[in-house]
Amino acid sequence: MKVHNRRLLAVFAALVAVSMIATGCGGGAEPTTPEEPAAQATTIKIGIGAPLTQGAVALGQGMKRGASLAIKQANESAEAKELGITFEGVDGDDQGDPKTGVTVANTFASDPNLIGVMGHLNSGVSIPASKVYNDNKIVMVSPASTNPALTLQGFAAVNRVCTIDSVQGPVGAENAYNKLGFKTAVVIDDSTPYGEGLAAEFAKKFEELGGKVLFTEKTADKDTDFNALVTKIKGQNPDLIYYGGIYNAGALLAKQASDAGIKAPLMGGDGLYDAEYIKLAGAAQAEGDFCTSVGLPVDKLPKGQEFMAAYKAEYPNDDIAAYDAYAYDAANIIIQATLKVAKELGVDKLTSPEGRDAIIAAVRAYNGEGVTGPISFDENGDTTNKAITTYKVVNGAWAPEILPE
Ligand code: ABU
Repeated sequence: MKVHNRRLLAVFAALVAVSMIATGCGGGAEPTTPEEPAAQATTIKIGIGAPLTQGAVALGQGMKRGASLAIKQANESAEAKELGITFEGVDGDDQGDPKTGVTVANTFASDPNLIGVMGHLNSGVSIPASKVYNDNKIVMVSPASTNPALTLQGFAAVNRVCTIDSVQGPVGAENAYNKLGFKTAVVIDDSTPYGEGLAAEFAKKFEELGGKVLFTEKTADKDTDFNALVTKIKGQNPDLIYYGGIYNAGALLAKQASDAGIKAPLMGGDGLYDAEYIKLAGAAQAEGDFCTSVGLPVDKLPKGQEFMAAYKAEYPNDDIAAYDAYAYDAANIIIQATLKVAKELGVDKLTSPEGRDAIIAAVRAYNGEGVTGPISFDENGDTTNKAITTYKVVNGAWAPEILPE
C-alpha cells in the first residue's frame, strides 16, 4: 500500500459505519495504559478481526478476550516497557460477513500504527480480507479460519494457528465410521467456504472408508427453518446427520431434527464447538451430538492451567470458548515478532515497510510453545500442529470423546 493510498483509505474509513473501538484489554473501551509508561512510548496497534455483534458472536467475543489478554500481559512485560512500546488492540467487527470483513481490513490498513491482525474467524471473511493485509504489509494470524484456500494464495503475511478442514473433515469421518460405528450419513452444509469445504472433506473420507452418504444438501448460514430438510432426513433414516456450518444454524437443525423424532445424532466441525450450540438446540435435543475441533482441550495442554487461571482472573464471568486460546497465541506471536524486530531494527522502524517486512518474516519463522501446544508455520503459513479432538454433548455440555492419537 502506497502512503497516498493509505491516506485515501483513512478518509474512507472515517465514513464507513463499522464499529472500530480501541480496546487495550479485558473487553473494555479504553486503550491499555501501562502502569509505568516509558518516557517516549510508541503505540503499536493489533487489529482484532472477528464477528462481535452478528454471526458467531460467542466465538468472536471469545477471540477478542483471548487477544486482549495477550495484549494486556505484553504491556505489563519488562521487555515492552524497556522498549517503550505500548500495544493496543483495535476491534474490527466483521459481523461474519465477507464484505464487512473487507471494509474492516481496509480500515485497519488506513491506520499507520497497525502492524498486525489477529483474525478473522470465518474463512469466508479471512480469505478476501487477507489480500488487503498482504497488500499492506500487515501480518495476519488467524486463530480459527480452517478453509485450506486461505493459505494457498502465496501470501507471505498470512498465517493461521488452527489446522485445516482437509485434516478436520477426514478425522471426523474416521471417528464417525471406525470408532463411533456410523455407517450411513446425510451430509449438509451451509454454503459458506468453511461449511462446504468441511462437509465435502467429511463425505469423501466417509465413503472411502465404506460409509454410505444417503444424500447431500445445501442450506444457507442464516437459515432458521429446516423442517422440509428434516422431513427428507427422516425418510432416509441415517445413522448420522453431518453438518458443515456454524453453531447458530446447526443448533436449529439439531433441534428441529430431534423434535421431529429423528434419533440420529448431528455431527459437525469446530464451528459447532460452543456452549451456545447446546443452549440454542436445547440440552435434551443436543445430547449425544458430536463435533470435531482443532487441537487438544486447553486443560490437557502444558500451558493450559496457567492460561485458564489468567483468563479467569481477567474474565471471571466468562467461560473459555473454542478459539480464545488460539486468539491468545495468535496475538502473542504478533507481539513476540514485533518485540524481536524492535530490538533488531529499532522501535522507530516498526511501522516502516522494512519493519513490516521484518515482522512478517519473524511471524513466519516463529517456533515456540503456545497455550495451544507447539507452534510453527509451514511454507504456506499453516500451523504444523494438526491435532483434532472429537467432542460429544454429555449431560448438557461438550466433553472430549476421542483425543488425537
Ligand atoms: N473454522 C470454524 C469456523 C470458521 C471458519 O473457518 O469459517
